[in-house]
Amino acid sequence: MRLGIIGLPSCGKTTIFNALTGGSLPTGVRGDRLQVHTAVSDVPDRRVDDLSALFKPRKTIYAKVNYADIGGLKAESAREGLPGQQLNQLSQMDGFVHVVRAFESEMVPHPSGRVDAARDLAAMEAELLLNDMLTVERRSEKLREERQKGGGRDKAVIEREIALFERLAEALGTERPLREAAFSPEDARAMSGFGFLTLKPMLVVVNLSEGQAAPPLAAPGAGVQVLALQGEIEMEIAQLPPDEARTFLAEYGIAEAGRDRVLRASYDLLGLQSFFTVGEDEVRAWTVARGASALEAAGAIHTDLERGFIRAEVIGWKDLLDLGGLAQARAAGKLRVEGRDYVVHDGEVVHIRFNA
Ligand SMILES: Nc1nc2c(ncn2[C@@H]2O[C@H](COP(=O)(O)OP(=O)(O)O)[C@@H](O)[C@H]2O)c(=O)[nH]1
Ligand SMILES: [Mg+2]
Repeated sequence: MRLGIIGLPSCGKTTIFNALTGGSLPTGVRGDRLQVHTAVSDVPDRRVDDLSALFKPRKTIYAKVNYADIGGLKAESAREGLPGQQLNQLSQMDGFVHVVRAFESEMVPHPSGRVDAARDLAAMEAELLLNDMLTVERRSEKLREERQKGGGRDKAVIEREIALFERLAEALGTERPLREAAFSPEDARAMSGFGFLTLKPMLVVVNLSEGQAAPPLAAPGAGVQVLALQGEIEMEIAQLPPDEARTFLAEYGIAEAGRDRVLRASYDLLGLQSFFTVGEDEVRAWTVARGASALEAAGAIHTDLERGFIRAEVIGWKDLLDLGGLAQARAAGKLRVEGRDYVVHDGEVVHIRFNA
């Protein structure tokens, strides 16, 4: 999973990036240049910790999420849209963490002169929308040319795509992000190569100063969630060793570290879940879409497992812990044998039997 951290200049993107990844990139860096920093972050998971305590494996591997701190967006590209390179970066993301400034600071001037979270949120959304509109226009033009020239793809296919892009233009024309529209699986497939920005799930992170109450924002639409955190404090916490971090969190009355909240919300928003594999060698969390089949879970581990799939042995992580091991689970008849179409649930331990 790859999440792009976006927002207006000086809203706290790099601060939040550091908070999420434990990094120490310099903050307060200004400039118009497109700058992208990426980091991989472990998804903290108590279930993995518990399984690891039981199996004492050589390696414990958490699920991972990639964060990209995308600097240089200004939400004022007006008619011509974003530069190609920037658009390209954004369209490759699975979703966005949209940082919106709420903190007041005389030391950090707001680019518009006044802090207004609702205005900034709308401005960035409008920027994403404009770029989708331009993508739709460019594609529609190509399709019309294709229709005129003929000789290539099937006429009906072209017509269907033209109709789809007309509908997209209409939705965007009413300033509705594409994530609020419903698409048939076929339409979704036709759209999938275009990296539409307003189709991507978005987690709005309101960046508060210490002790500040979250400002009121309009209720988020489909595919959007809003959470608020104190960016600067969270960044400091992320750089502490775990036990000190816990003390610090308690001191500031923060129930759960921002990093964990953002991760949980991201999983939720992207419709993802984790399953586990266990053994003496390795206890590991894997990420798949909710509703993924046993075969897809096998494929997430390795294509060989998908190709040679025979069956999956499945048990809930808590049952496995309570029973004390795979052998005990098998003896108790609690290790279920499932076929390739079995729908894997969050928190299940899955062992794939396969032909090598
Ligand atoms: N007071 C305060 N300052 C912040 C907060 N978050 C970021 N800043 C400051 O705002 C400036 C811009 O932050 P930065 O993370 O670099 O923003 P970016 O341009 O969006 O990457 C830096 O000087 C930060 O120290 C915050 O929560 N409170
Ligand atoms: Mg920055």
